[in-house]
Amino acid sequence: MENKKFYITTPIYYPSDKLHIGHTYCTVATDTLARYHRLRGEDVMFLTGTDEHGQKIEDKAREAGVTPKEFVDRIVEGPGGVLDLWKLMNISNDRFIRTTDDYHVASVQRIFRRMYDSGDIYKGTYKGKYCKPCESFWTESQLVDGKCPDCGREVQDAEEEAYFFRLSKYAGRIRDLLENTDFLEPRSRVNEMVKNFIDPGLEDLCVSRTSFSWGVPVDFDPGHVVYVWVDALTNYITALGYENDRYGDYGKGWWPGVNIVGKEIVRFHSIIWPAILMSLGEPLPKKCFGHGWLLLDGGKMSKSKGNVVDPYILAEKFGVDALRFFLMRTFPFGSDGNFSNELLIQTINTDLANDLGNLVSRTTAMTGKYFGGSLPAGCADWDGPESCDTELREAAMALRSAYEKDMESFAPHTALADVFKVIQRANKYIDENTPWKLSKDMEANGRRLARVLYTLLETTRICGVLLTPFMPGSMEKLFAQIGATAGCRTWDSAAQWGALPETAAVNKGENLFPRVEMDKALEELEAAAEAAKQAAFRPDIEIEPQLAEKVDFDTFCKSDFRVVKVKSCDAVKKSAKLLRFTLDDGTGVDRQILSGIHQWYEPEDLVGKTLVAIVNLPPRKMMGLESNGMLISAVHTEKGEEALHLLMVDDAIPAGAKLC
Ligand code: ME8
Repeated sequence: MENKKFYITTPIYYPSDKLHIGHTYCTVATDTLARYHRLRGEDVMFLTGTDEHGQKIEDKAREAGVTPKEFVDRIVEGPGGVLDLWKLMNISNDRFIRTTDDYHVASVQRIFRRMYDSGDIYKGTYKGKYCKPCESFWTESQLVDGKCPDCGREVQDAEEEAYFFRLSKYAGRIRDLLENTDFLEPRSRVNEMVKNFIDPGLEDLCVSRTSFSWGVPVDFDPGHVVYVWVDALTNYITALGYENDRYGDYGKGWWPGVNIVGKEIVRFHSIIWPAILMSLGEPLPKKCFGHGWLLLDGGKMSKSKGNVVDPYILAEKFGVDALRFFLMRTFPFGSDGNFSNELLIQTINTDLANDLGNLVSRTTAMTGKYFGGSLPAGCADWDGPESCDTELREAAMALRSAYEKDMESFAPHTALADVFKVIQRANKYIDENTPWKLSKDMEANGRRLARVLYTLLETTRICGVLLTPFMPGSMEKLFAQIGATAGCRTWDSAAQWGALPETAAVNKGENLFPRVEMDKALEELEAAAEAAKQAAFRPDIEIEPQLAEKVDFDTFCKSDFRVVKVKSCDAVKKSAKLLRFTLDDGTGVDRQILSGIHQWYEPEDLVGKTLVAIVNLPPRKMMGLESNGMLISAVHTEKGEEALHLLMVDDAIPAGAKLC
């Protein structure tokens, strides 16, 4: 029988700045769910990616002096970028889509055309308000105090010829989807959507722009680019192969999938996205889950507020799994939560160091000390059961089904709470049985001691299996310590008492979750955040400081700067650097200048250019050739490398014109 297929996605991130802990939260949560479904033995496709078009990116690239593609490449693929962060966080995505990928661009064009051909997209005039940072159009009635209802920032008047999507046509079906199915969760978000968007009347949506060009071009109407949200939302199906031949996975049982999104983009995912799919006649997503935000001091994190929390710093300091765990354990998935370093450290100390860490280290240490690392065969049923054995065993056996219910209802925080109840019960069981006292008389109590330790190892194993989606790396280590081989790390084995062989090789390894000293760690975090801030301020471009020493005007006037035209240019033989220029300097006699700029320019690209040279330097010989003057360049350092630009002036200036 074919395995069940499960397709799950994160939002695709805007690579306009480095990602922060809020983005990490969303991706870790989705990764945890994906890993949970894999643990169950399902075939999982987990998609994440980046949403790279739009005016915001175009503006940022311009500010940075690079092309939009260069700009996004740096943030997606560069050091410390999106791909690096997901690798660090042990994100197990099967596919990564960039909306600038050729296949996606072509698919979006086909989708747009199909909707146009079917009459669902038509041409009209857009009049309204536009929020640039959110890339969202709003009607007057949707504004809050005249400002963008999402981010509270100023909006701009906008009027232009544009294409519209007949969203209004789908209002009834969308209302039905929201109100009468469990498509959107948590259910509180349904009321929000209906009250704010459906009840006031769903208007047609402007789906093209002409005021900027960094987007997917509408192929049948040059000058228009596809609205970035149409481009972005369709990634969930183009990444499977919808309207492209890069992948052949569309129609193979993956779609419809589950879209996990942050609360502020639920509107796009629960109204516009299903309407696009309705228009295309494709199945609607199985689920849209809108998670809450991580807040800082009660407010949203944002680069502009300068209060973003850097996941790199936290992962480096506390370990990736501790950070993953904290995010999933502390904040109910559908609600907002207040992030703080104190809370993070407290959670690590209480749950990981005290509860789980202690259980594992005490159990493995005692198995080593009293039984040389391997319990006797048959010990699972010796001397008992006492009521505490039965209680712990039943709690461990009941865990998987409670956990499953929690995970299926998108409540990973509750699943963890359930696991930790069992871990706490197991620690209590140690105190109830005082193995160190039993060990004093092994002849009388050795059998009981073995049974107690087996009960603990088995409970630890079951909890370990269920914690794997949350902390995959650490659970590998835990399994190695308790001697759990592949067969007893499975989903099935999490509901089977006795899967761990009694004689399994147990060895106390490194401490899985060391305690964190609060004050010291807080201080170090602050220092690291400050250092990161300073580094972020270090300009990419460095220029030489200006000279303090003054020159008098007469000295300055002695330098003769002239406009020159390049008649020919070639590389000097046996020199890696030198170019030889033959220049028209307006005198009627060719001037030869040598310049060490081959690293930056190819000679053929310079022929015909109008440059500036100082012409009254004494002649100088280089590689046996005479140079009469020097071409003027602008120099600076870019990311530690020297950059040079020849000073090129308007071609209308005649050769020989004097600069003064
Ligand atoms: O919205 N807490 O991209 P994005 C929790 N490109 N989640 C947070 C958060 C926080 N403090 N800050 C951001 C976009 N997020 C679009 C998506 S999908 C077709 C296009 C979440 O990079 C946010 O809620 O601005 C969103 O779900 C995700 O990060 C990406 O945000």
